[in-house]
Amino acid sequence: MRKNDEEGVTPRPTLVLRGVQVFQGWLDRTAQEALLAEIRDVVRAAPLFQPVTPSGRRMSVQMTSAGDVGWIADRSGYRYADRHPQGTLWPDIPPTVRAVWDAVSGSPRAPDSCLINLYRDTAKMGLHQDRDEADTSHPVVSVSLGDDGLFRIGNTTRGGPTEAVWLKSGDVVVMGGDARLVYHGIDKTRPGSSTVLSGGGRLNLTLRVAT
Ligand code: MD6
Ligand code: FE
Repeated sequence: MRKNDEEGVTPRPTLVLRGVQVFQGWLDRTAQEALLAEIRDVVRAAPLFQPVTPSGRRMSVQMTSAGDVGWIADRSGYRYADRHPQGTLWPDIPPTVRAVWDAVSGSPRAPDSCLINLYRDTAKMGLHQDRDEADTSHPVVSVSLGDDGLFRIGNTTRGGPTEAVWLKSGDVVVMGGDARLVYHGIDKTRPGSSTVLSGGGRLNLTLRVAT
């Protein structure tokens, strides 16, 4: 299912942009479909929702989580919560998703959270830092599925020059080390660029050690 699939060998990214590692084409179509089948089960148990940020704006991205904790936003802030907004526990992180972490993270810790983001139509995600985790020395690993997304990477402080790369279905990103706290976001997607998601759109999974 993966390239360079040797135990204990940390594979080489195809692109490093501002310290962010990109493994382009990491998952082939078959592996992408296997992952999607598992994500569909997660979404059935923990439905996607559209969070409202503390500033009162509804995010354009739909989200849910798997794992011990899930990332949520509401009027009182951003945080990891041990339950879905509807009150149920989050489903377990699917094994094939976990396998991606094991292959590329270089981390001995297991992820305890997998955030699932769905971008439909004009959904996007503004530049942000991932810093709600208790210990940001652990990397964040992301998997892109479906439509292409323009991933923008800036600096560890707001402002300054940025660079962007189109993430395609099957690409995996590792944000760790000096790049762990860089600002990043999704400018836009290319609706209709992939047939992997039956309903269209772009799915991004982010795996983290959150607690
Ligand atoms: C996305 N990704 O690709 C949004 N965060 O839809 C992220 O926000 C992200 O890809 C941390 C590490 C990798 C990521
Ligand atoms: Fe992020």
